[in-house]
Amino acid sequence: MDVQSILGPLCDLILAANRVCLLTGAGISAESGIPTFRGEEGLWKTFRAEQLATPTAFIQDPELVWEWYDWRRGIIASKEPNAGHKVLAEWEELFPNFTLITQNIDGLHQRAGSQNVVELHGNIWKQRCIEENTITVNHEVPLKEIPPHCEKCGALLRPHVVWFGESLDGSTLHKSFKISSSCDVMFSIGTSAMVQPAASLPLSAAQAGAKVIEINPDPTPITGSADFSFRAKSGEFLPILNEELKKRTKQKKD
Ligand code: BV8
Repeated sequence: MDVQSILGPLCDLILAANRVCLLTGAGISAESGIPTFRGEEGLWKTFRAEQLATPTAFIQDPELVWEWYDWRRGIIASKEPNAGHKVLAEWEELFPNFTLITQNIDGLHQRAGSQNVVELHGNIWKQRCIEENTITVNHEVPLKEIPPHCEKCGALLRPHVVWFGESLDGSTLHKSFKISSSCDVMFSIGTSAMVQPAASLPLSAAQAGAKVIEINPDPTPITGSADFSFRAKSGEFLPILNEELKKRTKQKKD
């Protein structure tokens, strides 16, 4: 698929859309230098994310799990949002009805200026008391105390993220499927689409008749259901697409 020839019809389709929805994954933060999960750099010491991001791992060794989150917080704090994040922040203005749903807990969409981000799997800068379930924000890098404890009751704090084997927040999930299954255009950017239920969002959009646009250097289980699937890096492709969209929006106005 020669990108230049397809950009025109693709932009017309996108600009004709009223409701635009996006799902992002670790790939959109890759060009910021943040390790993805499945890339070879997704390994910490000898552990895979699926081994550490679980309630069992936390109960068995909360110190180890917190060391891992402290390591990731250190990396994320030292990095900047990339061009891909910045284009998506701009799109909040470009599209009347725009929803950005992310699996990422790094907060880079918000740092790029995105206002209404649906965080499916939580946020690494938030902590939750395992006794009182109170949520606090903590940007300490490195964490002064590992594992950290609740200032009020002294109980253990855990990262306010969704671990494997844990259900997502019901209202967040319901809202995400409602929006994805009623949008006109659904983007799937930088996700391997291996983790459920997030990976079903672009499919629910396709089943509801939306046009699905995938951006990923590698094919994924979604590729077969996508109307457009670009083997590209989001930090390189999104600015190109954005320039074309803005050019056409301007032409329309003139
Ligand atoms: C649940 C927060 C009910 C924590 C995360 C068997 C079959 C189906 C499902 C299951 C199953 N067994 C268990 C399940 C359920 C499980 C699941 O899906 N497991 C998978 C591994 C099979 N799901 C759950 O447990 C969910 N809860 O289902 O509850 C329940 C309860 C009990 C039992 C059953 C069901 C909870 C899932 C949420 C877990 N928490 N994160 C933390 O981060 O520490 S998931 C975490 O991993 C991320 O948030 C993200 O969701 C996922 C990683 O995926 P991606 O973001 O896509 O990243 P990845 O590295 O995989 O891929 C990167 C992609 O980017 C690649 O394709 C690459 O090519 C591309 N890329 C690289 N560079 C670029 C790029 N793209 C663009 N530009 C670039 N430059």
